[in-house]
Amino acid sequence: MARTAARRAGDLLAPPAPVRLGDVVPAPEQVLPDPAADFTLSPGTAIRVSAGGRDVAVQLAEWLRPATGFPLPVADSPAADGSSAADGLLVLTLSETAPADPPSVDATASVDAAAPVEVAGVAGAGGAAGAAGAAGAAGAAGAAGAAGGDGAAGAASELGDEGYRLDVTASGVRIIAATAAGLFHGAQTLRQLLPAAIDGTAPVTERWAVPGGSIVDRPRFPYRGAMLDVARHFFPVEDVLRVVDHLARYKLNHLHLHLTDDQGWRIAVDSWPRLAEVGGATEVGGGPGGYYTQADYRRIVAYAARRHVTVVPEIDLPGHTNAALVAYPELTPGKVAPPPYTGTEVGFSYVDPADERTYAFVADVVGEVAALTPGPWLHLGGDEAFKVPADTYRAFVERAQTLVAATGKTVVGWHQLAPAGHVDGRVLQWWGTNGDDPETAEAVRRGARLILSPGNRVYLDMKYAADTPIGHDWAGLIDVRRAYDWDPGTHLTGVPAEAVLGVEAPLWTESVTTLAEVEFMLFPRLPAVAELGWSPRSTHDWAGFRERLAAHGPRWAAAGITFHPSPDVPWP
Ligand code: TNX
Repeated sequence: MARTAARRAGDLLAPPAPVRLGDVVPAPEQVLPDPAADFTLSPGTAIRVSAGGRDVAVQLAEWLRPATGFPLPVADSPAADGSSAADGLLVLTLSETAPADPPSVDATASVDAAAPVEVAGVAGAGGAAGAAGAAGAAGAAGAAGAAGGDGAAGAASELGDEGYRLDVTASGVRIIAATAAGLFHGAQTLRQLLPAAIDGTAPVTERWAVPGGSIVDRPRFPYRGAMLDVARHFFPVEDVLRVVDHLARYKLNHLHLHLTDDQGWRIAVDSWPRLAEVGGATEVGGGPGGYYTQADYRRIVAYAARRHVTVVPEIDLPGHTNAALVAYPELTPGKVAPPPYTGTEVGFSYVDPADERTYAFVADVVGEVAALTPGPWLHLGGDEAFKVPADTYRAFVERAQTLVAATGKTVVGWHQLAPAGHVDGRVLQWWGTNGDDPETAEAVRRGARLILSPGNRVYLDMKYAADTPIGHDWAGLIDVRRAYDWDPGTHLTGVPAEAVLGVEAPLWTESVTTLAEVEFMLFPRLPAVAELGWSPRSTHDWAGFRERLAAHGPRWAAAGITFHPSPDVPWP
């Protein structure tokens, strides 16, 4: 006790932590800074973790060791009671009864209250609204406490499947959550609270200060994702793993892999081996292409799962299938193999909807892909089958949906699936560019849920500006402000917020050929989309976001991540 007091007094003389508690992307739901309670990592800092959270603790140590050079040993904690952190510890506690209730409101907690914003409070039984906090020019997401203190009941369910609570005191850091996913998101927040140099790969001398106070946080939407098109250009496993790391940093929890298209088939299917062997041997521009063996795919899935990212495999049907048709001419309407395709047109190919063999092909492929995929989703594509008449298309989709459902997976598809009949749980991914789409709204009335990927907001293959060296502009130019300034909850006319499962940013790769180019298109827009998916609407604030985002430039630089130095953002 005395030692803690002495440490506190000492820390009061030290400069404040360089990162402020609210300077997190995506913005946390509630932030309550306590500038007197900064904690500083030292060579003696250790990590304690309760049962079930060990793998998160191991990953946290892996993130923090390279730049600090500290050993950061991970040990099991005997108690999972959520008691406060002991001296010099980072404590991760997995607790069924994780208390979500925020610390009591402290009038001194607001920092730089230049532009107060309302921040949602913990929605407790009494529906306590958050007290307004600070979102100053330097971008604190806002501090908020439960007004009246009677609202937040503190039940585990309040932190939900992915929420966490993080407390920083002068003596240590505690993260508490009801699930490993929640702990993982909390650990990512802690990582962002350390100085930017933490993202470096070699030890540096730095004061590893963490700002004092408490965060209570949980996502707005359950589905937050990005798509990587590995069909137009093939990306090796290592590149995909690095993209998973990028998603996980920003609390995105789904990676949609666009595995098949006209230019290449990228997943080995044992029952139809030529799909990958022949169909995988091309890509846009005539390069060698490639494909994932089933072992490769399992490796991606497992790597993602460890980071609480679910892989959503897409087999695009009935169009976008030239590579499959080259491999198996029997699937074409004319039963003659087309030439391999390495251009960038869309809409010319389709599998023969009149041949029963096609449905055997679909059943075999979705059966094998489903068996390799632990996540609940299987994406059927369905876009741009321009050559298939509407009735035929609808009938094909209905059969294909049934075949997917028979694998036990939930059907996901581009919003072109809308006119087809509903199957249980079906999810449509909307990629239009105007928010008025009666056909999709009608499918929602019939039970579909929506993932929002508006082309003119979150298509990461769109150029930032006219002079961006790669990318398209058919859906407009999208710099980070445009990617950020919209609301997934109200975007589509006639679609209630409850039907929105979440948001996803697709990266099509007709013009994207290397990992560096992938990163250039992802950063800084991906964090903007992540914030739309995670943060309560009440935190939405471009002025604050651009400041918080700016502080990530040095982090990306330290981590060797290529990014577009958007003029929208005041990079340091
Ligand atoms: C449309 S969006 C497509 C893709 C292209 C993309 C290029 C969608 C479902 N289909 O096939 O790659 O535009 O921006």
